[in-house]
Amino acid sequence: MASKLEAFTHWVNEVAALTRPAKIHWCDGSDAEYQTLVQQMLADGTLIELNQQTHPGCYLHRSHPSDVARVEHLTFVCHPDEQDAGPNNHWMDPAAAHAKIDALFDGCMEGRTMYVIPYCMGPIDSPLARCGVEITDSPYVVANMKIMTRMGAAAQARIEREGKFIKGLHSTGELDPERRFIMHFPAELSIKSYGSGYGGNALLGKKCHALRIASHQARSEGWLAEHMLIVGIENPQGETHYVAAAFPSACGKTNLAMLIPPEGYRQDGWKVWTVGDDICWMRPGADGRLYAINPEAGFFGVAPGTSDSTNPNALKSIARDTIFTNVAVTTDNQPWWEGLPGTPVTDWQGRPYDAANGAAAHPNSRFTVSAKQCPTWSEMAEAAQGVPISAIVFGGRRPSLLPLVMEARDWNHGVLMGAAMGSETTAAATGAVGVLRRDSMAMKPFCGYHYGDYFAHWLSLDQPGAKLPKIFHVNWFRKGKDGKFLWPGFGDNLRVLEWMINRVEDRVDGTETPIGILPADGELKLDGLKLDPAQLDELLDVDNAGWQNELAAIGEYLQSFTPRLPERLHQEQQRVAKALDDADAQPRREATAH
Ligand code: OXD
Ligand code: MN
Repeated sequence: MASKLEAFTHWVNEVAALTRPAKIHWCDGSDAEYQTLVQQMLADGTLIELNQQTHPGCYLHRSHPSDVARVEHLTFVCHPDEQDAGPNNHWMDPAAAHAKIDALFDGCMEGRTMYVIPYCMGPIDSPLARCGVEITDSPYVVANMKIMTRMGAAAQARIEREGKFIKGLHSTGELDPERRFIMHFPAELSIKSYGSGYGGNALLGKKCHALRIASHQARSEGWLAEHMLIVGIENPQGETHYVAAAFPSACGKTNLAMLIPPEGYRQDGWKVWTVGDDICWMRPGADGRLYAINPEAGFFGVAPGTSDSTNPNALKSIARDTIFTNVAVTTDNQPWWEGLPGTPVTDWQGRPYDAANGAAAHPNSRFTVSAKQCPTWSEMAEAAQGVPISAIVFGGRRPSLLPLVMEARDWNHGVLMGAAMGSETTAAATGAVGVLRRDSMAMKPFCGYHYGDYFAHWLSLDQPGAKLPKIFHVNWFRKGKDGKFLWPGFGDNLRVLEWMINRVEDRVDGTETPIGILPADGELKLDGLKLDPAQLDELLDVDNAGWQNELAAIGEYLQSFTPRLPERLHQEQQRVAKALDDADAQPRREATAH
């Protein structure tokens, strides 16, 4: 029988035979290797040096203008049985998918270097972590993987010890949108990606491994792989509660993960600790609580909108040793995007800036930076056992109806809240922006199997002995009649997190409504905030008729997952719908009595 290492080298040789590179480079993950790659990319124009006085170690990459976001319509989950992919995924038969994409890989690395990247998702010694190997012909991908994962020798040693790893094959190919596919083979623990060099399409450890493949593995192994940030909230008594929160792409996960407490809170001694900004792997511990790790080691954050007023911690993190992708630059060669002071002279495509061409930075332009550069980075991000999660939060961009915050009355209700999540689309994926789409648990683009089975898996965590976190839903994006946001958001979101923690600690009672538990009068701490009482009323208003329509729409959406929709979830939707109908009947009865 082949040794564990032989199985690894056998696969690398097979890939080399197919792609026929001029050279093979086994990445060791060292800083020297990173510097050599940077020099090579500066020499061939893949990277452009930014102002080294203001931004030491920072570089700009301009992607192909047709390759600027994840391509959900070209992303496939190839289960042997189509039914297992569910209506939430594009499916292709595995044999047909291999044949299609292998034809593209055939000889695609001729004259190029093939890089072999062993990486570990999660702290290298964590039992929750998982390893993978990405083979790519893109040095830009290698440099990003060095920042985003624990990459190189230590990961290789773990792979040699365990013998199990996710196989990821990537080539930028010709960057032709007609020859672009992102294929996942969950049963084979493998990924093949061709024709894109961008973010989630190309850095295979991120969405492909840590969400699509991992969510499938997690189901069979009894854990969760989620599109969630992880943040620690430390109160003045020095107690820290960890919160995991799922929002769709570009809805402020990075901002919440790096939140700066409002002035009064800071004076009182509140602190916020960043564990992760995008992905969370959670597993029940021996004490029944859920323990979470951030499988990533860096942030691949959306640049536009990141500023001193929205996220000063992110801005501090990216002042050095950062790769910027598709941002604009200023006269003195500093990175620039909408929301920053100063003026752009060159846009994201390298053209002289002209407002007639649209935004100077691409709306999905990004920064790649090590998490350790974040001023609020938590040392617990390296804890092998992960951090215990006190609360799970779901949320999206909902200009109306959804209150600022509501708590699920129990786990079933919380799973319904997550399943029902909706949000206006953003620029993180190609397609129309600003359209309401259901995005259960913010996993629509990332759940590697049938959503019906996924909901059932979530429900199955509620077992005897489980001490599950409370579940909440938030909406920072509700607008008033004037079209303006009602809630200031950003640092002030801590006020909402504090209320959640008070609920977890049973310090406040909240008020029961048909849609969940909302803050009772006076429970949200608002000192130091200029918020009109009418604004607060609107933020916490429950519009019964609007909610009845919403529940009907949720019911219809859930039905799209039959026959795999868990009956328990259907019953939960019916329960809430009935509670709304009962509440509706109540005032009318009173009215007739008068
Ligand atoms: C991301 C995304 O890059 O969700 O995190 O698109
Ligand atoms: Mn994301």
